Amino acid sequence: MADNNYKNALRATKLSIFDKLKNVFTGSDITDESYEEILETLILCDVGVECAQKITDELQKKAQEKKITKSDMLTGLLKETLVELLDKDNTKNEIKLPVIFLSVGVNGSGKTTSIAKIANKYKKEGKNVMLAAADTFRAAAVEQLDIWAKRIDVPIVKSSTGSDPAAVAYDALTSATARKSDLLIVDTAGRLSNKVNLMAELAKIYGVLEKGKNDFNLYTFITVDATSGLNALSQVEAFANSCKLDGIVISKIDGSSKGGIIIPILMKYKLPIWFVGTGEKLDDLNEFNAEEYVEAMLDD
Ligand SMILES: Nc1nc2c(ncn2[C@@H]2O[C@H](COP(=O)(O)OP(=O)(O)O)[C@@H](O)[C@H]2O)c(=O)[nH]1
Ligand SMILES: [Mg+2]
Repeated sequence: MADNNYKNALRATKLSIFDKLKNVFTGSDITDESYEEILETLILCDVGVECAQKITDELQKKAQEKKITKSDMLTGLLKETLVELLDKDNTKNEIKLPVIFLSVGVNGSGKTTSIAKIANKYKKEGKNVMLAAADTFRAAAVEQLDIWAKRIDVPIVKSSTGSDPAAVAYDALTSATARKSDLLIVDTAGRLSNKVNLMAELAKIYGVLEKGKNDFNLYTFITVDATSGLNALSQVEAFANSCKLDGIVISKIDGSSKGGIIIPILMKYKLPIWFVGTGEKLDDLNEFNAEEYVEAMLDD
């Protein structure tokens, strides 16, 4: 089940880092050191100094307000603080069909796999999904998406390797319009945001989609790999500076013992986290829910 996936996926984070908090939450009197240890633990699991400080300050404030003096009470309070902070920043965008999802991100971040998972989810809900293989850099990239398309049983628009990805996007949009698709997902080649020509190429793909979208709502989402730790943050930052991002997919949370990365991504960029990838299989996709996330990390 999806929920279990999520819990299992976050097990490494919980075991490696959050269990350390048990040493703090013993039931003894709360001291300044208790907060210092919480701060350090949060930093260790990739929450980042700034956000970890904000969380700890908020926690301390709450503890004082509620006159909590024993450290075992801090578990519940930390959960509450995290859920509040994350919910505040996870402003969900209402996804109204028909939509085009333009997928961006660096190489190997899990873009193609996440596209397949998202396509599968919507297909299972009875929607008409179409894929566009606009990662035309490598033959293997088109093949990879093609295999997923066959497995999920959705149509795919592709072209030969080296062809113009914007032209593929255009053809796919024409086809999705004709077929009255509910969802068109456009795969793109991985790129680094400091590569000017590649970012220009992305702008061109976006431009083609924006111009021809008619009734489609166009969203751009970035896929970042949880195992890349704080580097995921700089990726979001870099892409947000060069294209308009609407949402985030965090992949490979199962492979990371530092699943705390979700926290600064939300707190800093205030972009909604659409999905969290919990494995390599089609069903390994969870919608992000702050409460579930925090519980998965802090529960016994
Ligand atoms: N464990 C795990 N592996 C993933 C997940 N998402 C993607 N991967 C793997 O990461 C690798 C790169 O994924 P891919 O989708 O090709 O990345 P792209 O280059 O961004 O398109 C592949 O081996 C995927 O199977 C995930 O959520 N969990
Ligand atoms: Mg790919």
